[in-house]
Amino acid sequence: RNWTTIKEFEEIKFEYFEGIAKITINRPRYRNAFTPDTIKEIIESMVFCRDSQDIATVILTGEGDKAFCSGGDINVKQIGGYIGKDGIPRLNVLDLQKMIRSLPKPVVAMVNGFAIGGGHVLHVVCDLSIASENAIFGQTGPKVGSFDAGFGSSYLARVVGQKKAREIWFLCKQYSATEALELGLVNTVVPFDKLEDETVAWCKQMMQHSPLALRMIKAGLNAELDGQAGIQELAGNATMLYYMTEEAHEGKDAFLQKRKPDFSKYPKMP
Ligand code: 1HA
Repeated sequence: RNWTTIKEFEEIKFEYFEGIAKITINRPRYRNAFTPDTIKEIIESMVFCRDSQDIATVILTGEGDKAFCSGGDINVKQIGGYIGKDGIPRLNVLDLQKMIRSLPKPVVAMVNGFAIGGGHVLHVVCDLSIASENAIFGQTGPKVGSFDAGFGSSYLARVVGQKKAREIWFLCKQYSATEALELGLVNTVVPFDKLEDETVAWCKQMMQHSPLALRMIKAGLNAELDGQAGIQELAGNATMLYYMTEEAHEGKDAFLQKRKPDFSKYPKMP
């Protein structure tokens, strides 16, 4: 498969192939732990994916065969957050979590090894998770002095149920790919050498379907869980569709032509 580089970054790879963008955390030396700069680069890539007419699905993965992502880079954990080049302590992975959930295109986690701590939460918030047989899952927060009581807890509980979510966080155990599959934490498990083929196949299948339908389903599934922010997302999609109608254009045209709008001719669907 011939991935072409969309943009060069320092801590990630950002590539493209036939409608699919692939974002790879490229810090295998640290089991693909992220710094605030890694997250900044992923966020910039996600903005590009959102805007691009050529990109229909996004894959998030980690470099190598050891780790998807091992969470925040503990080497740069300081008082109040993780420190990047600008020296400011940040928890900017939280921004990325929200972004993955509200990106109006499917985001697929291709879990190629350890998905641990904040790295585990990243796969949890993706729309789908495709795992290789060597993948290992778990939270470590209470063991290493951290916790994610946001999506990392409440959304995890929506995925695996309250008892399991509490077990995952309170005991900080590691789970095999098979166990993750049984928990409903991942969609499928394949041998490592089939991981990318399988993930691309899932993306291609989604890409045969209506992007707008997928977008509305994602917004609807989010809306149920995300309160006002979720309704805003769904409502924004409704406004976008409304702007595509003649009826909405009549309002705009009447204003610009300084006349009364005439909405009488538009259908009132039952
Ligand atoms: O909880 C949050 C947040 C919550 C709210 C808001 C924002 C948050 C942001 C982040 C996080 C967190 O992510 S907290 C959780 C942080 N991560 C961890 O606790 C995982 C730490 N790593 C491990 O448990 C293990 O390394 C591993 C299970 C992923 C892999 O084990 P393995 O295969 O035995 O490898 P290991 O020898 O441990 O690691 C290889 C190298 O990678 C080591 O370096 P070396 O001894 O060769 O110099 C190791 O230190 C390094 N490494 C691994 N993970 C990290 C790391 N270095 C920095 N940060 C890491 N997370």
